[in-house]
Amino acid sequence: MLKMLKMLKMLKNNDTIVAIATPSGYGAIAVIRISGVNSIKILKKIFLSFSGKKKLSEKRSINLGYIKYKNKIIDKVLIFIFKKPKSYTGEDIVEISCHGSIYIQNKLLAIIIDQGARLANPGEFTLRAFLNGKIDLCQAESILDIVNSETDFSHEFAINQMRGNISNLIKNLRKKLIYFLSLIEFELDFSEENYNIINYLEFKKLLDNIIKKLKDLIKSFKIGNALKNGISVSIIGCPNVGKSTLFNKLLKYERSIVSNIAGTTRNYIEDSLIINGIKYRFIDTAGINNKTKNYIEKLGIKKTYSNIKKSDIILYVFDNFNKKMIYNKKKKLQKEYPHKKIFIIINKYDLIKQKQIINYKNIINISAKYGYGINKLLYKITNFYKKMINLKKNSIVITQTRHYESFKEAVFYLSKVKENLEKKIFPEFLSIDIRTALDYLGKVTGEVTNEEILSNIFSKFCIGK
Ligand SMILES: Nc1nc2c(ncn2[C@@H]2O[C@H](COP(=O)(O)OP(=O)(O)O)[C@@H](O)[C@H]2O)c(=O)[nH]1
Ligand SMILES: [Mg+2]
Repeated sequence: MLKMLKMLKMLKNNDTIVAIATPSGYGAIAVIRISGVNSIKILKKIFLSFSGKKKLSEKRSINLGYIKYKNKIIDKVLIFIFKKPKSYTGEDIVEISCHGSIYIQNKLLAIIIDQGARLANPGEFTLRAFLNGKIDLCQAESILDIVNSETDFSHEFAINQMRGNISNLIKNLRKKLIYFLSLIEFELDFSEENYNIINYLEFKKLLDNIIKKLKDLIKSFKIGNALKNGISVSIIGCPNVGKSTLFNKLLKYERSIVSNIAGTTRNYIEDSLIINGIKYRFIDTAGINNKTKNYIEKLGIKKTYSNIKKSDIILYVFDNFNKKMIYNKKKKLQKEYPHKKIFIIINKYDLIKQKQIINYKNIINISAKYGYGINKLLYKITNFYKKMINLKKNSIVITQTRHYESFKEAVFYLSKVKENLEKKIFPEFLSIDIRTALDYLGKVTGEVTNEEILSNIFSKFCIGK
C-alpha cells in the first residue's frame, strides 16, 4: 500500500518509467517500453538515425536507427512513438524493439535509467492508463486475464471484459440509480412543502430490474470462475478401486503411482488438461478408509474431504457392483455436498463376466486399466459444462471474486432500499442505502476506489504491463 502511495505521488511528479515488456530471457526481438513526460526526450539523447545524420523524428511514429551511448553503438533498433493522449497509458510512450540478447536488453534498460527514467513497478503502465482515464478498473483487470488466458473461454471472457461489457452495464445501472437518488435528495430538501416528485412505482420497478441483473451476474460467477481457473474434478473412493489408474488415463501419462497396496496415494496430486477449450484440473485423492489407524493416511483422507469441498465435479469410483451400497454412499455424499455434481463410476469393468454386465442408471462403467469407457466419461463431464455455457452464451459472465463480492453487497443494500420503500420509511434512509449500493457498484469500475483496491489489483501484474 505504501508502495502504491509512493507510486501515485511519483505520478504527480511526472516521472518517466521504463521496463522490458517481453519475457525475460533471450529471443529474436525484445521490447523496451518507456512512458512519461521525458520518454521522447530521453530517446532523442541516445538515438542515431540510420544515415547517421538525422535525429529522432517525432513526426514519424516509427524510426529505424541505432542506440548510441558514450560513443558506442549498442544495437540497431526500431523506435515506435505514441504521443499523448493517444497511447496505452495516456502519456508519451516510446517502445524500442531491439535484438533479444539479454545483454542488450539490460544494457538499454540501464542506459535509459541513467538518462532519468525509473524502473516501472508491476502493472504500473496499466495503472497509469487507469489513472489517466484510458480504461476503467474492470478493463484493467481484464488485461491481466488476457495475458494469463490459457483457454478459449477464459480468453473470450477477458476480451469481452476488456471491450467494456461489464463496465457499460454497471455505468448504465449507476446512472439510473443516481437519477433517482437525486430526486429523493431533492425531495428531502423540499419535504416541508410536501413536494412529491418521485414516482415510487417506477423506482420500485427500476430496483427490481437492477437487482435481477446483478443477481444474474452473481450467478454467472460460478461458471465464470470455474472456466477461468479450470474446472476442478476430484477423483474419490475407497483405497484400491483404481482412482490413480483413472487419473493417469485421463491425463494420458503415468502421473500418479498405481499399486495394489491400499493407501499408496497419501497426498493428493493435481494436474490439468484442456478439453474443447475448457481447462479441467483433475485431482487424484487418498482413498477414503475410515478404519485406518495410520496417522499419515488419516491426514491424506482429511485432505480428500477438503478437496471434495473445493471441487466442482466429483468422480466417485467403485470397483464392485453392489447397487444398494453404491446408491446409498452417493446419497450420503450428495446430502453432505448438495451443490456438487457427482458422477458414479464403476471401474474394473474388464473383470466382470459377460452375464453379470450391469446397466445401472446414471452409472458409468469403465476399465481405467484398459481404457474402456474413458471417452464416454469425458463426454459426460464436458457435456455437463457445455449445457451451462450455452445458457450463458449471450449474457455477461463475471470471473473476478472482487466483482462477485461487490455485486452481492450492492444487491443487499438495494434489497434493503426496496423493503424500506414498501414500508414507506423516510427517504433519508433510502438515500443512505442507495449511496452505499452505488459505492459498491462504483468499486467494480473504479469510479469509487482506494489505494488498497488499486494495490491489490496492480500488484498481480508483471513488470512492463
Ligand atoms: N483389472 C483391473 N485392474 C485395475 C483397473 N484399474 C485399476 N486396477 C488395479 O487396481 C489396483 C489399484 O489401483 P490404483 O489406481 O492404485 O487404485 P487407487 O488406490 O484407487 O488409486 C492396481 O493394481 C491397478 O492395476 C481396471 O480397470 N481393471
Ligand atoms: Mg491411488
